[in-house]
Amino acid sequence: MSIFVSMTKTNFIKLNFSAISEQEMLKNSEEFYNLMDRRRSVREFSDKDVPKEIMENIIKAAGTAPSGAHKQPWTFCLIRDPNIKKQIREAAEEEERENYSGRMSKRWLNDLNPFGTDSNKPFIETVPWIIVVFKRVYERTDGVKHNNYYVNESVGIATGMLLTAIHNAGLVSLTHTPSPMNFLAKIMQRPESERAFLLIPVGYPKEDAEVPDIKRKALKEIISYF
Ligand code: IYR
Repeated sequence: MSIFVSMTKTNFIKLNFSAISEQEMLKNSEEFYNLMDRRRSVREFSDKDVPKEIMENIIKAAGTAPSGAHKQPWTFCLIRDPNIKKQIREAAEEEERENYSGRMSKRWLNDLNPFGTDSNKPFIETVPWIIVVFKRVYERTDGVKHNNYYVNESVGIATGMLLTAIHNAGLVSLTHTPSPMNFLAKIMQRPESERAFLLIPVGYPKEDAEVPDIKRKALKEIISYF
């Protein structure tokens, strides 16, 4: 064995990978696209309960996301307590009232018109579960702050995987940003190193729930070949 064995390649294990045929790949990729194309942001929820184990599996899936230097700079707060939901709803609606009555531009309000949103957020209390995703800006080791790397990219990817896992489980969700979201860290009593990233109500849609009739961009509009 060479003495120039790489100093950095310590603790490596064999990749768990099994190749599949291109035919299978084509089928899998098409089926997965069809599954993902049925995902919609939902604002009309049922109060039907969802077992905690399902929510935990969903969060485990999100926790498999890649992250800068594998720092895993995320915390997923899983909220079921009606009192906390009530506090969150009240604080979120307070911010949203400000947003809708002056903080958002005319153009912004106009762009939101097709979605029928307003400052009322009853779903925060209707849903069985709220996930609040926090990004961990830094870690503190021996009293010293060490910034995490590519935090927004890492937490954004993990949140995308979270939404995918929710949809794959057969549930619906909404990506909600009642900005500014500082009130969430206060209510959830999160450490100083954490900032709220996204609030995600999760559950079943209410019976006959409706969603806006939106169209997705065609492949040729989102792809560019070189
Ligand atoms: N946070 C507000 C406003 C809002 C903004 C955008 I951009 C949206 O895509 C949807 C809503 C709200 O949740 O109502």
